[in-house]
Amino acid sequence: MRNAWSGHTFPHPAGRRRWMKDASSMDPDRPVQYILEHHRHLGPIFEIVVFGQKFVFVTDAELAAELNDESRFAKANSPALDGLRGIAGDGLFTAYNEEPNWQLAHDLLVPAFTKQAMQRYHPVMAETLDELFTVWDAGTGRVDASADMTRLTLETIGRTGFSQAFGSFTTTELHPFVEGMVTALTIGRRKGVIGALPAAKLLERRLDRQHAEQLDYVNRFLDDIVVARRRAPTSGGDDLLGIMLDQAHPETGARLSDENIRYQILTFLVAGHETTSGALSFALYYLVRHPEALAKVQAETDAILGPDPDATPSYEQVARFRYIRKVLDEALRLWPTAPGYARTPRETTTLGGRWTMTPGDWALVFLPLVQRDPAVWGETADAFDPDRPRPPRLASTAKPFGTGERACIGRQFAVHEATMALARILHRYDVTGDPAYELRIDERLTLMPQGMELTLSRRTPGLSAPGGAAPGGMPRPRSRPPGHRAVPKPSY
Ligand code: MNH
Repeated sequence: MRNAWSGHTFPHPAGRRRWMKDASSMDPDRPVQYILEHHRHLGPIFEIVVFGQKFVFVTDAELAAELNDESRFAKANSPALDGLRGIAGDGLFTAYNEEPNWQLAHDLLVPAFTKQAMQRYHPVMAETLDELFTVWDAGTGRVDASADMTRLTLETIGRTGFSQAFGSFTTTELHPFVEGMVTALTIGRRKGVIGALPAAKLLERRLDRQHAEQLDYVNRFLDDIVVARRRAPTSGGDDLLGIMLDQAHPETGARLSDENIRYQILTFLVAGHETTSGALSFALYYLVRHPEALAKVQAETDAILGPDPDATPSYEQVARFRYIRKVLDEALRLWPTAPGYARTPRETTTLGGRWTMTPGDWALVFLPLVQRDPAVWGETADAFDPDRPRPPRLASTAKPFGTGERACIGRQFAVHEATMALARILHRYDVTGDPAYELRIDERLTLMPQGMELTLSRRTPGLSAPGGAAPGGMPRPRSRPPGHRAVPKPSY
């Protein structure tokens, strides 16, 4: 058995079978939601065993706080992460702690997320958002929120990090890279599940063969990004790609190999957009359901951005959207779009004063429950309330960006991008949802609301009432505010 915990058995779902173990007590297509629906009561620590692999889940804040202690524990690669090694190799996210390329890439890329770097990305983020608005203004006013947030965030990380556009706003088609990437991720997830089976290697090779064409396309696409930059090295010299291609480690002089750079590009394109897109979508989901919160958001945008719906915040202004930041934090508390991370002890230790944990054993900090622990968040833990007081106890267990030295490197990037996007969207539009919509969540590696249609109408900042409808297009403000642009033809 993998992850054996010295043979200890934790509480587990009822109906465990001799051979199949807990296979019928999980849903491989929606594992997180299945746990929330059926296994919540098994906490604060429980196990699910499938295919010779034990998964241990920690669901309360007290145990999570212990696992977050960097002096005793470190990141572990869960089977889900290891399943991605085929495409992401020793890239930052999937590298093992002791692999030299982790420290090397970390040291080289931390400067790509400093304040100065973020100031360089800011205008690109703002411009990308403007392109989304151009499309929205020309459209019907009905949008698929998650699809459009995904367009926005993919385009943003592609352009800021790699000077690579994906044409997300000029065509309805998904860029073939996106499809290839999703296939690669799906294969990775399946590999993660079958990893402990005797026939795993065979099954893995078959999966790769079945999807060889798409996987080849993804690799060629990534290599082309590198080739194009080497040919024209002047564009974006200090973005992620420029740093990876040009810079040597200041102390050791070491450089990233071409293979590792390919892994990093894929890692950043994937890690840098799905989670942020999900966070934006969940925030919008809650805002259309909480008119009082939405009104506060809009009041804040009006106070900071003023009456011009085209006003773009400066870099410094983004940090002033304090209430929007709370909305984002609260959405990520309830639906952490990266729903967990795994921790392993540095030396043999006892977890919770009871369970022996040996190096190699690991537990998942299962964020959707840890961040709703009533012991920390009270009886209203499941409710959306951006104004809830920061709990005095164990507040640091709300960690949607992970913990320790392997925590998210893109946190500031994500928060800056998402805060500005929410501010500008809600400053510019009145947004309503379908009251009948019930939250459906798509689970890939990340959590993402699915099929959530929103209706947008142009808004006159300063007034909270929606603007009047204009015939044949989406509703527009009655008076054209200064700086309002001509509306181009729909492009998708
Ligand atoms: Mn991100 C690691 C969540 C946005 C790039 N990210 C992590 C981890 C979590 C996480 C959790 C730790 C995983 C683990 O311990 O196994 N990340 C998020 C969330 C958002 C997010 C919830 C948005 C919201 N992440 C981003 C963005 C980028 C990015 C944006 C890039 C621009 N994240 C990474 C990388 C890592 C990471 C790279 C791996 C860091 C490391 O191990 O050194």
